[in-house]
Amino acid sequence: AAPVMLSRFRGALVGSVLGDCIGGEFEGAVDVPLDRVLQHLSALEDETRGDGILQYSDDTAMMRCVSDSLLTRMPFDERDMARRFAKEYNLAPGRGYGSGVIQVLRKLASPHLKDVFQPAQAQFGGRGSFGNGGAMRAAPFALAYKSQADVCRYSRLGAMLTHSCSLGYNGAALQALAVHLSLQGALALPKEFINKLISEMEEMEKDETAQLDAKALNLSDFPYCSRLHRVKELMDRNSVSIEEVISELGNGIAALQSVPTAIFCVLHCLEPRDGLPERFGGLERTIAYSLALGGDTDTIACMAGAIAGAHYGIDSIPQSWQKSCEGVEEADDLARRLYDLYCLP
Ligand code: 8NA
Ligand code: MG
Ligand code: MG
Repeated sequence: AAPVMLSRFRGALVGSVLGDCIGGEFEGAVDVPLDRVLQHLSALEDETRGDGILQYSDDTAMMRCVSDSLLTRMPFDERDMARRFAKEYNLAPGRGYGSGVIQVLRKLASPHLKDVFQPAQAQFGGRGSFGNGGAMRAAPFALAYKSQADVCRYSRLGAMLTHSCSLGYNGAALQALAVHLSLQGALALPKEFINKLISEMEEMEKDETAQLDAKALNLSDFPYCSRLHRVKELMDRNSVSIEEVISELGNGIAALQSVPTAIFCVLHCLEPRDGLPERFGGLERTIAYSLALGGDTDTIACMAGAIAGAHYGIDSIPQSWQKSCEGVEEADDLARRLYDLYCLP
């Protein structure tokens, strides 16, 4: 079983980097015709393409910080992780960070800071960010811990360094949990996969803070659970339009409008789909489909790519795609090292 699990680990982190790099092309676009997505993807296969490799953004930059911190400071060291985020931002501030999170990253750089969770708590009038920035970097938590409880606990804490609103950190836990289940092969039974996510989120959203945040933002109680129920309904349908997916699940920069969407992309693309080339495997379909939704395409494809990569494994990822993206080798190396750590008794 070891080689299969290693392949899944590598698939998860490489899949996430590919989603970020390939999805960057369409970030923020309202309408992305499938033709344009397929054109963008076939250009990756063209060795003579002149425009160089696709750069990664904040999603991958922060995922690398999380991985490095977990590799050196297991089980979890919030100060170390915070320092790595701040240092990375300082070295490469132009990676497309959210406009709010930049303030947190600047404060985290201060050597006098006592409580590393405080800058995130000061965001948005004390409400904290509900952006998907915690979720986009959550995959390594699924590679670092064996137990589901640890995956949830630490992915939430890791997200809280920048996202103190429960919608932000619970979205990160949902993403980490989806990668965790996918690594275990749970996508072989899609219905059970989504049911497990729903029951875990029910526990998380029972929490008083989660209930208060949902109210304050005018959302239904159990906002993630209700989105996941919509994912389940869409899964049962024979045909679903892009417009319906966007209106039911969203494609925005809020975690609530993008994590369930990424999960849907993976589930929807477990089978061949009209409009996507027959030669595409499941991971290629998942990335292509994520881009066609428009909106926060790099982050949705990054999250879907991590879940799909954990399911299909590294061998499902075309070499030409891997060669076209910045940071693939480093992600592969981080995945191998997390795997070695995971295998220690
Ligand atoms: P963030 O924490 O700054 O949140 C992103 C945005 O969400 C904020 O700038 C606000 O507009 C809004 N927001 C979040 N919480 C609240 C709140 N409580 N009240 C009102 N508004 C709120 O950044 P992040 O780390 O969550 O990043 C999210 C996305 O932004 C990612 O997709 C990332 O890639 C980035 N992004 C970058 C660009 C770009 O310029 N390249 C474009 C879109 C998104
Ligand atoms: Mg980004
Ligand atoms: Mg983004």
